[in-house]
Amino acid sequence: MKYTDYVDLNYRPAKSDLVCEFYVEPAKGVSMKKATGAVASESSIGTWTTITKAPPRINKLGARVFLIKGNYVKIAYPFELFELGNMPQILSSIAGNIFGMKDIANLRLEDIKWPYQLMKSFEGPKYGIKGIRKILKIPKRPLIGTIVKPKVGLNSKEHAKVAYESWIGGLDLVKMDENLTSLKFNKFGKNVRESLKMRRKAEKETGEKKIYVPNVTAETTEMLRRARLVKKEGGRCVMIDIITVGWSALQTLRNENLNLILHGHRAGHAMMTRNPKHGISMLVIADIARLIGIDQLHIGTIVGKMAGERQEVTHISEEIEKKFVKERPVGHTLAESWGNIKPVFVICSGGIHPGHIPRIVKFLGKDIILQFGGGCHGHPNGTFSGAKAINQALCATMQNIPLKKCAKTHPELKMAIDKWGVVK
Ligand code: CAP
Ligand code: MG
Repeated sequence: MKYTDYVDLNYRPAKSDLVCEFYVEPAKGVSMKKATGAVASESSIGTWTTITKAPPRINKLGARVFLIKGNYVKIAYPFELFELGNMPQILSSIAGNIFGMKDIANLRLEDIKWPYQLMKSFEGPKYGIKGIRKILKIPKRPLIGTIVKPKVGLNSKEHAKVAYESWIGGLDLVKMDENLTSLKFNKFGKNVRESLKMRRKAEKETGEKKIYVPNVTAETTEMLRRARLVKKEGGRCVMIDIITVGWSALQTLRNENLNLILHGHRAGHAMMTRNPKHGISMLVIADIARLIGIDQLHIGTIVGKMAGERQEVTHISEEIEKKFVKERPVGHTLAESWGNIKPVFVICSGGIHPGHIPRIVKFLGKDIILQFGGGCHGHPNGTFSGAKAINQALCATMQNIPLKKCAKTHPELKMAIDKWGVVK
């Protein structure tokens, strides 16, 4: 088949097809038809030339470009092209060689509609929003958490002390930063034991359930060993950096079924998601992580230190928090099937402080985790006061009280606002 044979604008995708939406910019002198056909060909059964004696039945497995609207294109893939439960294989096909083809100037995978048969071959989140709320006994409000800072450098006892002050200051969740795994001055095992000891102490003193999130990102066997250790020591959650470990490792961790909440950090995602014309959307990455089984996932914020399109963040939050979870419109290809895949908590993090809370909650709703590193430990009076200020800002937001008014009677919040302001 020639490239242009993969374009069939009369084709209507079958329910079992996997459908990708791409942004496509052909290379100079290449027609849109040829460029999109090249994408469909290389990502399914084809190559740069025709294969002389290929059995004709194989043509049926070819992907079909069935919609071209400006630079946006939809391609349908027969379900048989994919191996059940094998995310790397699926992505080697639909998100593989095509990004480097000469006929293409730019290509971005914007969205994937997953057929039910393929979706059900993945575990999905073990806990999701409901499960995590149940563990913490927090039915409605956003969760609040912190990343221990400095990122690295503290020893395990110092680290655990920062965690303890954060919990008793009112935070629900404390996590290790992505750069910290098991370093000379802060070994993983000792870190977990010390921090969990402090978690138990904080739980006793506050009467609340708390979560510690050790970072198990490592080579796969070591990652599993560390996750098992967390379980054995009484932990409830682990963090994994989904891009740097790769989808395969994430699948391995999920399939191990350790009954741990999986917290997904996404360091490096912007290598692929930041260019609006080339790469992959954060929405697709979030869907993949969710299918595999992440319970909570970083999505960034539009207000913090990281670059992020307002549209991208809302899009993700709309998709995950509204459509996929509750009110997915009838008739949508994945309407029924996402029902089996539990909704995930989105984590708003990266350069945020108490003064951001009302705006983020207004924008993204309550099924979010608000996570503050510098915005907690950078408080003029340190971690304990920083955690209190975050708690006070959230309480005020939940009661629709302006932060500046609340600050009049809450000195920790006042100091935070004096340092960072309130973001409208
Ligand atoms: C936040 C954070 C996260 C970022 C990553 C950090 O710290 O722990 O890694 O949130 O970005 O080290 O930067 P701060 P994203 O609160 O001190 O900024 O969540 O967008 O993936
Ligand atoms: Mg970090």
